[in-house]
Amino acid sequence: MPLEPDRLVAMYRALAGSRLAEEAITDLNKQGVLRGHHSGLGHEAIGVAVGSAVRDDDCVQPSHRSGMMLAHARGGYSLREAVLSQFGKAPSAFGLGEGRPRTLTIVGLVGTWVPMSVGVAMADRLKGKDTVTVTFFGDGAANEGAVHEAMNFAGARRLPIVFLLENNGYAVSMPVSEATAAPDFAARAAGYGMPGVLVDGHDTIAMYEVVEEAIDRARRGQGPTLIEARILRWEAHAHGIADVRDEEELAAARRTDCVRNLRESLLAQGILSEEQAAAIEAECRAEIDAAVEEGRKPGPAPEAPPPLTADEAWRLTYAD
Ligand SMILES: Cc1ncc(C[n+]2csc(CCOP(=O)(O)OP(=O)(O)O)c2C)c(N)n1
Ligand SMILES: [Mg+2]
Repeated sequence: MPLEPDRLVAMYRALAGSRLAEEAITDLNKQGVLRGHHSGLGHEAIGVAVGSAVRDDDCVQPSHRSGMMLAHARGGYSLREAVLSQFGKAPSAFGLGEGRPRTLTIVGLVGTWVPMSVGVAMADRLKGKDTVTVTFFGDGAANEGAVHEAMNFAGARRLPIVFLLENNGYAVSMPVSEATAAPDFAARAAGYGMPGVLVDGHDTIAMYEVVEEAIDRARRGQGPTLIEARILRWEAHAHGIADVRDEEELAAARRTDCVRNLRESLLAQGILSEEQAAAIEAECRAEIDAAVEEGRKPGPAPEAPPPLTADEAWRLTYAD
């Protein structure tokens, strides 16, 4: 079903805001104010598309790449919080607590969270829920044994899960061409008995459409889908790690721009005017600038909640 204009504008707001927040956080890392960030610059369309397609009671497990934009696009996670979380002054986008859309927290060992997501999808099925789980992982994780096992099991049981593979061409410094002789990850889906879809990860609307279809399919009880989103990351793997790509390859990556793509498309269709787009960007920028200023001040954020008790930490970790 074609997206309504107001949803497209909301998606642009989430996309542009995510880009501006990522830029601010990446810059603060480069300045040495913050330390340790896996920049999501260039990946924004994927998180925003999934965040716009899922329900609050669906479960999403982000990877280290797209968690912030995903949480923001789902709603209830502001750009202010996204920035303040980097200063330890707001909850992390990677494991949100009560009152937030359902999120399975990030896990340190790449790929190992994919079987956990399958477990959530299976638990939901056993409880008779109509919810869907979406699990994110990269091209590097895709070659981990746990990921193959997880996809095989989900296929066998026709579980309500979407496997969202962000193929950015590298696992830190390892290019896909050296990691596998079969670089078309979507084609692997046939081996797990599920559809595999290859999509341009810089195209927000195309992303949204394939994600929505995969979620509908899973919700109808027709089983999982593997989506391979091809993408180019703009920054090195993480702050403090040298990029193995030369200037030419980096410049080519930065010429692919999901925010510009959606902006130009909405302007051309008359869904957004230049003034509206500029106003949205200015509002996002003002929120981010204020959050950076607040983050840099010593001390906790004004409304910081008291630290969790051990009982609360237990309940928030293990309750469904
Ligand atoms: C099992 C395991 N091996 C190695 C690492 C170190 N590591 C962290 S992220 C990463 C690269 C992951 O690449 P990919 O899955 O393609 O995701 P991307 O970072 O490109 O989004 C590696 C090797 C880890 N965290 N866990
Ligand atoms: Mg990768």
